[in-house]
Amino acid sequence: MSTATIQKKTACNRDCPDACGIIATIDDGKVVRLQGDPDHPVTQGFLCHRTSRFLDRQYDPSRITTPLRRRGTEFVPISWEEALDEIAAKLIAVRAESGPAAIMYYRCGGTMGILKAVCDYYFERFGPVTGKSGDVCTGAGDAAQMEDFGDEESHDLFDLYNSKTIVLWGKNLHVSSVHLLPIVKAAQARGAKLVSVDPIRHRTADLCDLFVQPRPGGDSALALGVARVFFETGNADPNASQYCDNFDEFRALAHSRTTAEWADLAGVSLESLLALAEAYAQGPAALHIGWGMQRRKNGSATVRVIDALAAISGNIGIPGGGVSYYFKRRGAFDTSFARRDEVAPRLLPEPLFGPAILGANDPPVRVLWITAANPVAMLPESRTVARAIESRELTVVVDSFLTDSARLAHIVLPTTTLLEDDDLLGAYGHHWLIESRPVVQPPAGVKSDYEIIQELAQRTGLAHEFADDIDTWKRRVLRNVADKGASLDDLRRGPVRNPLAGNLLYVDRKFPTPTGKVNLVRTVDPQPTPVTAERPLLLMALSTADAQASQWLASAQQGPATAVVHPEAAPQFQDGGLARLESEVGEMTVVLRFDATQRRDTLLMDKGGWLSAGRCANAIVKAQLTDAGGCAVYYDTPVRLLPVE
Ligand SMILES: Nc1nc2c(c(=O)[nH]1)N[C@H]1C(S)=C(S)[C@@H](COP(=O)(O)OP(=O)(O)OC[C@H]3O[C@@H](n4cnc5c(=O)[nH]c(N)nc54)[C@H](O)[C@@H]3O)O[C@H]1N2
Ligand SMILES: Nc1nc2c(c(=O)[nH]1)N[C@H]1C(S)=C(S)[C@@H](COP(=O)(O)OP(=O)(O)OC[C@H]3O[C@@H](n4cnc5c(=O)[nH]c(N)nc54)[C@H](O)[C@@H]3O)O[C@H]1N2
Ligand code: SF4
Ligand SMILES: [Mo]
Repeated sequence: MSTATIQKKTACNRDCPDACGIIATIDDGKVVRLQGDPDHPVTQGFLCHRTSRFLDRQYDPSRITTPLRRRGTEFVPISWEEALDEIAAKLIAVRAESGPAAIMYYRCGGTMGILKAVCDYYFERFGPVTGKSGDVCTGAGDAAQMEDFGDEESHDLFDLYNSKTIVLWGKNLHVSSVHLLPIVKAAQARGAKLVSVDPIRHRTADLCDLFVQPRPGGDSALALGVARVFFETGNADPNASQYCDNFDEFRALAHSRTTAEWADLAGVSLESLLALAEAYAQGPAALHIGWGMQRRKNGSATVRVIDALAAISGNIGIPGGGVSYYFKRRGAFDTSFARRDEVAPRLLPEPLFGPAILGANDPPVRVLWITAANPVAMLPESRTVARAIESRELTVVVDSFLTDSARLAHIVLPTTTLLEDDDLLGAYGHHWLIESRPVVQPPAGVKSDYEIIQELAQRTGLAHEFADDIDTWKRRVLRNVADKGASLDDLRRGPVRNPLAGNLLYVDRKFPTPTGKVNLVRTVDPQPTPVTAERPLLLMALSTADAQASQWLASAQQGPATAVVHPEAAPQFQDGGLARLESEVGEMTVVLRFDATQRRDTLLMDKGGWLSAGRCANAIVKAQLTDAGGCAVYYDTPVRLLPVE
């Protein structure tokens, strides 16, 4: 290392369960290397593919470093003064003329930093303004776990070492939870059996002792079949009725079809269902429910059936058991300064972003502020989202790049990246908390989200409320844990396990539900999404190891997107050939890749393709809400392949 070479620690703030510790090597003011922190118990010294290569993005020449204003069809650079003066004047005028509900604030998963809540809070204090309801990421499963257990938390990750069986129900470790890989491998080495249930065959299946490949959305049927086997073979917990409400109703539900009928409905062989039941009966058995499966019409009910299976099998409240969906990443932080949805004058459903904004009256949405989000690429019916964004009187996008959404804005404000971030993070895949610190200064002309808010506050009469520096806000949100070993000073020394999180949940089999018992699901529509003879494939645009959502380099967005199908699902096409992919909503051109390990009713694509590059699967995904929790139905759109004209 030269004398100018230093190393600094920070945290990865991306929308990912892992919230890794990062070691950045900086040479003459430039970051030259990113590594995982070996001292972080979950990061274990390595980063994922996408963040290992983040420097390509950090130093991408297309990064924006000055505010931009649309003039006709062009963007022209403007000063921060001009940009913020114009925005502030418009915000004040619209609030006076139409009320604050005519302003909408939208933030998604650009960063998981907890202090982004302070930026949300600015719009609460200025308004409160229109916000979003639901959650396109986890909403349906969140609602399910709250309904069933009265809370949503997970066993400590390392409790998996106590499991005899680990079921990854719809969870793609190699892509979306890479730091779970060493842990499940170590558990396997200690004798645990690993099971994957997924309609798509991913690399994760190769790691598993058992792989079950149901029809997409066939999971309720599969879980009910397994529950029936448990009841019939006496593997259900004989005491379950003491801590579960609706026990008889759930048993009747499981018995409403034969095991063979459940297998058939789930799209698996009877042997496959029985093998899953046998594996899960080898307890203690931990269930890790992935986030993908609940992004379906019956997504919330599906998670509820799996929760019920975990409960009646006696796996709740025991070491090595549990049903993990989410770790309460905000659990340690006190953000009670904001009242959020409670005071919002109006909430528009996130999955219906495009149609809801276009249809909003009383008042119409006149100003739209988008931050840490690329809704055109990431929300269903992208073209409707695009129309909604470009047709406002003023749309502001805060980002580091001219994304599909930023391109349609009136003003774009350049902001910091994860290497310039100053925030606190809790993970949603484990219990560690970590601080992010800037390892380099942002380029001149770039401001952090908080600086932008502070400058806006100065122009809108709220300066005194947003005068505190970041460390003061950090201390404020840490006040519940500061005396328990998680003060800012503690975090500055390294990651700290959330002192409020236990190792196990519900050991006393008491639940924070109204009755104190598990609320077993009573009725469910177990029917998987029907494909039709006309449109025989379900479009599943899923996370890929190569990118975080739509955060690709432009060089990776050239040519048509790839669609993976079983060769028999596309008999009139060639592997490597072009096809038109069509849904009820629209069509796009794709390059086909054949994979005989996939089902014949799925079509797999990457999520996050750009609309401007013709690669956006969400352009043909229908905007719909899940059965509960306001999640988006991303993977239930029937599609067909047509020849290219
Ligand atoms: N590399 C990379 N990592 C990411 C992201 C990314 O874009 N790229 N995105 C991040 C985000 S936003 C989130 S929310 C998290 C989670 O990101 P997700 O991509 O939601 O992660 P998974 O929980 O693995 O859920 C996807 C899995 O669910 C499966 N699945 C889909 N439908 C069904 C079904 O009907 N039944 C069953 N059993 N399985 C089904 C898919 O085949 C896939 O294996 O990860 C994050 N991690
Ligand atoms: N078809 C399909 N669509 C999906 C999914 C799917 O599985 N399939 N997954 C869904 C899920 S789980 C999620 S969570 C959403 C994700 O949807 P989004 O969160 O909208 O996804 P990103 O493309 O990551 O967009 C985030 C933007 O924030 C910017 N950004 C990064 N850091 C900062 C920062 O500090 N400040 C600001 N202001 N901006 C920043 C990035 O440059 C990026 O452009 O997508 C959903 N969409
Ligand atoms: S994206 Fe996730 S796995 Fe990758 S470095 Fe960040 S926190 Fe770790
Ligand atoms: Mo997500």
